[in-house]
Amino acid sequence: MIRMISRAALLIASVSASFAMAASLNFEHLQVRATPPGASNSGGYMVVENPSNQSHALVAVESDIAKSIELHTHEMKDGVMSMHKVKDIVVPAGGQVVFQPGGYHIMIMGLHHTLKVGDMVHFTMILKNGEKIAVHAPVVAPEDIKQHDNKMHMGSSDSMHKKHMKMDDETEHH
Ligand SMILES: [Cu+2]
Repeated sequence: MIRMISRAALLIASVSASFAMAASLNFEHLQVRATPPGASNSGGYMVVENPSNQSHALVAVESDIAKSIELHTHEMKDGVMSMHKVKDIVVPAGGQVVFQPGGYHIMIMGLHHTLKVGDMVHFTMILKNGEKIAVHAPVVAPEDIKQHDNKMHMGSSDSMHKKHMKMDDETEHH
């Protein structure tokens, strides 16, 4: 599903790229989660698209809204969901990577002030090739954070495998 969407996006992007020097990665659907007063952490979500014909990596995100910002992912380990830092996010040529709750996110730690719905957060996206891309993201209520698909990133082969296991179990019981 994601692959089909990205092919369509690539077609559109390649047309516009021929007119102007485009950034190597496009940052779409940016959202930052609003925080209750006194909260120190928040999360940023987006869809990163790569309209170019080579892979590009996002290596850091900068902003003056917080002490530190990291690229994070969620991982199920021993039945427990935990999050950890990733050193880069590689977006394949013509592909996209979705940042959404339960998966990749921009981890915002040590907020300098509360993030209110309607605020605008400015980020600088740092690419591995040294490119810096300025973007801004609206602050939205937690319930308005978009879930782009209900499967975990890279989870499709896993869930297919599980379906197989289930089928095997059922045949055994017969
Ligand atoms: Cu995190």
